[in-house]
Amino acid sequence: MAVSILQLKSINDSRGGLVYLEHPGQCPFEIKRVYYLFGMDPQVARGFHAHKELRQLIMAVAGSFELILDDGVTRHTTVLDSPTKACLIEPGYWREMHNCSRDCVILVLASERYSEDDYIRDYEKFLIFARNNGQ
Ligand code: T46
Repeated sequence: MAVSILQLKSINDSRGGLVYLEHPGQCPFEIKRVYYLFGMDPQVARGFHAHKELRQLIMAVAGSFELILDDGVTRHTTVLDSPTKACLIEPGYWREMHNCSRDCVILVLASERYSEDDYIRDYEKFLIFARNNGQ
């Protein structure tokens, strides 16, 4: 499985760092939605779904978390622990977010507006989708 990790350029000076994301540029798709997750309990994992069409760029702008990506054959764990490190998630990957630090803020840039129809929240249905879509 090819997991795409992007190292984001940070503009640093005596006031701190600044990372910008734009398309075209660091983000390979047009951004139609932005959301962020915060106040997570390290013991409670999130995600447990795949998307049929959605492309996402996901990062921890504060704190850290473990991102598990599953293509229906293999599972890969990535630690996102820097505001300059992002993961590109293409459609058809089951994802889970575990071990979020107390200060973790997960930022997601998304290629589409919210649609519950785009979610596969059942793992067995995901496996069928992955088999049929060549993941
Ligand atoms: C993802 C991971 C990384 C909306 O109404 N609009 C939205 O744009 C989003 C993202 C969610 N919602 C609703 C749907 C649920 O009723 O917010 C509720 C919580 O969403 P969910 O249980 O899907 O949250 P996570 O953390 O499991 O997953 C989220 C995103 O939904 C998903 O796209 O890839 O973050």
